[in-house]
Amino acid sequence: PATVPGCVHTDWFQGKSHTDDPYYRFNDDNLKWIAESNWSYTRTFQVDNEVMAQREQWLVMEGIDTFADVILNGKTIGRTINMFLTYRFNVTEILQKHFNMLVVGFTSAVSKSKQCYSDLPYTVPPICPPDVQHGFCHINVIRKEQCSFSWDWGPGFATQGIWKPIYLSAFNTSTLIGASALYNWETSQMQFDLKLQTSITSGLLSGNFSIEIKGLEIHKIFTNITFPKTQDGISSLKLSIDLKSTDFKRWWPNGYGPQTLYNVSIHHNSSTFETSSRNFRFGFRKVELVQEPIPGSTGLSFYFRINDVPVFAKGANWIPADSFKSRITTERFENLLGSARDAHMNMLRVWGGGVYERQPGCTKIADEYGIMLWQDFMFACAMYPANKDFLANVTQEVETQVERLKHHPSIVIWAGNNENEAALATNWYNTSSHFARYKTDYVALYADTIMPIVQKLDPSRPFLTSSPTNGVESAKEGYVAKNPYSDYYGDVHYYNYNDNCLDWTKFPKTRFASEYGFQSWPSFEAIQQVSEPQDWTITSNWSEHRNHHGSGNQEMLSQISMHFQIPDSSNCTEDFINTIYLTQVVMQGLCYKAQTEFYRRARNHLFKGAGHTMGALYWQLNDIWEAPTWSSTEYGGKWKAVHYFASEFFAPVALSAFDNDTVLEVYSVSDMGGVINDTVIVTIRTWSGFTPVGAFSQPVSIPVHSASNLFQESIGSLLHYGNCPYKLCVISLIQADERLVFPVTHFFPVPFKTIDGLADPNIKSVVKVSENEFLLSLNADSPALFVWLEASGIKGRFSENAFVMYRPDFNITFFSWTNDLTPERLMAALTVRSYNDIH
Ligand code: BMA
Repeated sequence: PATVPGCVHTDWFQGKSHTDDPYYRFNDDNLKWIAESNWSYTRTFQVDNEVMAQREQWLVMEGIDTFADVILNGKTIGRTINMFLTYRFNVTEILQKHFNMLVVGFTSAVSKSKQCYSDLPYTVPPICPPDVQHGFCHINVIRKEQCSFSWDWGPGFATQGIWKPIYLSAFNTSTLIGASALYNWETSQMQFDLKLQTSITSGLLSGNFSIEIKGLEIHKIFTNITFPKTQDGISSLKLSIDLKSTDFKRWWPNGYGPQTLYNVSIHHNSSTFETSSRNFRFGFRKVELVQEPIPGSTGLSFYFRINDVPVFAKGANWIPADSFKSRITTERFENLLGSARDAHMNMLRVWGGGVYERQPGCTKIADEYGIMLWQDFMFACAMYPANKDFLANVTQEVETQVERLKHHPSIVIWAGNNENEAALATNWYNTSSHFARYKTDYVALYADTIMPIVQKLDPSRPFLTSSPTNGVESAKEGYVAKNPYSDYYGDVHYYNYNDNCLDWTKFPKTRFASEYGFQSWPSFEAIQQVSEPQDWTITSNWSEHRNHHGSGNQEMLSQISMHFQIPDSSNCTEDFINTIYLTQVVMQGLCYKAQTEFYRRARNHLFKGAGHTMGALYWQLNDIWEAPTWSSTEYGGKWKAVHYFASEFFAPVALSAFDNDTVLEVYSVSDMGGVINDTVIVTIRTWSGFTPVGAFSQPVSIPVHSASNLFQESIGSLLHYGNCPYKLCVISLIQADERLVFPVTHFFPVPFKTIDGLADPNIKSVVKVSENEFLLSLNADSPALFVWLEASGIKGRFSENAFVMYRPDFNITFFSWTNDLTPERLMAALTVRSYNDIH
């Protein structure tokens, strides 16, 4: 038995026990045989009279993963070779009323890629992923989700299946099979791109259309429109409507205004009066990627201007939310994008090693939530072939995807690939001895094939060949810049696992940070689902197996040991749980906070011509399975500590306090359109009591859309003022206005591991329900560092977490993601931990 849409792994697992779950323990290795085998889907079906009565019948397959022969009633009707294409096969002559047998016979993508690789005239590297990923080889020579052969955060299941809907489409003369729209801000024309399937044998190639835009009083009829005749019967048609005097509202990113969307309906009446229609929601927003000279710098700016407003991009990178795509329900998309929105993100980068996400799903929800999407084409971390067949295959893919996605206002940019310019420029895969050859292929694929298609089908958006890239400067250097990581142009990816992650002097002074990050472990709750007690140490075989980033676990421990004590008690499981906590709070939460704040502070700052940062997208928002990775939410949606930090460091207005050579500097960063005049209360506190030992008021004026140096004080004199020894103290910056526009910020004068005075806070909690919200009242005996609340087994999130309990009472809200939660269940599941317990 099989489920469609679905894949062989989930079908195989159906009805089996927990230990057979592909995500369980070492099953990514144990189940390799599934990917290495060839599988067939077979079914029989009957066809309604109504369908049979039409002149033509087509089998439509919206997504086949990946290599299959499609056989109907014993006849091969087609072959599929690209997971990202929609296939339409004419079955008019083969289809029968009473009995049909459809076979979709797959060939293993693992064996197919081997064969494709050996057919190439020269090596197209990388040949295989690193051993630590336990994956399969040669994914780059086939058009399938690149991370499905394994990645440094995910398993290689290399599955097969019918991953999107499959159905019959029948018509007499013509039927609408695609519709999209773009708005041209210069001409005020809204242009509609329509796609029709026409019956060549009918000879009738015309019809009527009506286009309606609800909320704008637009209802336009186009009569007797003739379609061009094509060999395959697919006709494209453009219609346009003048919106010069139409008063539409604009679509804005999260935090900048409402996400106004209009319902567009397009109806087609064929010349034999059959009707077909398409509906979608459309938003009006202007996007420009500004790359202009900056006074005082040799380089160019790099930022997004949306509806004429420069927008600092705040967000993360998106990876596929599951190895098995049919498991990603609309609710899961909503949950993940909702978590992005709740953390004040306005942009996600749909990273090029995954899939063009399904619809209605990711993109539609991004439209609704105001999350701008940086949409990569699906090429990542590799060289790619550029022979005729490969380019023809990619051409169809790019056309399909741009047509499918371009009406979504959330997409603000198309980008050719992930890191392939950098890989070539800096010789990741030993290509330097044949640099010219690989560069020719690179240019052929991204600059000469993908770019012109995008520019033709969608002139409304910017296109970049790669990320990171120097943008127009890379183009000038023939699309492969000498240093695609330049701080003077374009975007940058930055990873540094060796230095102290809180040392802001190390961070790149980039125009746009589109990737940066550190790993952490997911919650113990998540790990328990897929492991056994013998696995529960960070150095166990399983922990090593599960971390696909070589030496990742060691890197986390060494980063922790720079700041905290490594847990070392007689209770291994307790140590493991505490280590998980520390990887989340320090190795991720604090690291991302330090780096992201640096990027936000650099918005208006030039460092010898570098800087003027206008984007911070950390790596990565979500997880594909339960494993140690860079994600800020774990598989299942639960927020890791860093996601709570993100909801503060991405706040529309935030303070950032840092040590600049023994001086405490306090900056404001604001995405708000109005000046904020307020007062910051600077308090000096000790870890041994709640009463501040010193406090003063600092009036501040926070300018619009900018970063600004608010004030600075010598750290020594601040502590002296409170008569507070370094090791015992924390400086808190609290907004005087109780409405708390910006979150409380704490400055820690010494490394956490040398802090003195932390006592057992003895935190008690009570849960109450009020108007469907679960209110938690926490009470502590003494200040607590990084209080971590968990409600294992319960889906939802806290209003705040991983916080400093600087007052004896704290009120937190728990937002449940299900309807069946009771205060008793929440109370029973609640655990409270803090650094005080480990110190
Ligand atoms: C970048 C990404 C991904 C990778 C991540 C973490 O290279 O583009 O390929 O997963 O860093 O290593």
